[in-house]
Amino acid sequence: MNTLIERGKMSLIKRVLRTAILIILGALPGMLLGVLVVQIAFAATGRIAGNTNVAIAGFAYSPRQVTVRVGDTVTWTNNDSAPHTVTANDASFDSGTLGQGGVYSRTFGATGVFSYFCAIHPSMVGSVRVISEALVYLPIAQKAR
Ligand SMILES: [Cu+2]
Repeated sequence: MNTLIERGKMSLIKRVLRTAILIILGALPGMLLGVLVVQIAFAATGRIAGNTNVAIAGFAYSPRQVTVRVGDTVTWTNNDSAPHTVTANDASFDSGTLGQGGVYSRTFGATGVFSYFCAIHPSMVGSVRVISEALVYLPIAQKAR
């Protein structure tokens, strides 16, 4: 008699456990799919392109090195009374002479490291590192920004 009750209890526990496992297993793909859908939606809507500012002050670019993502724009503002330029080492871009308060913007459409200098004061140097859009999803890439 006792063993029958024990057996009954065991089968009830088993049934509850089996049901719980089935619920978890059933919900898991849904949860994973939900995460995937959110990620795809994020990728599809795209992020808003960013803008990074570089000040030109005291005969230096500040910050001297910036990291941006493909499609981002970098804007330099000359805060010195002296004129400066933002001239790519590979001549792919050139601001021309920027007087005091002069602003120059460039949107970077490809990955790479783009070093530049001031054509008037060649000891002034800086660089723009353009990283892939795909790296947006790595938390470390976001932290690096
Ligand atoms: Cu200069």
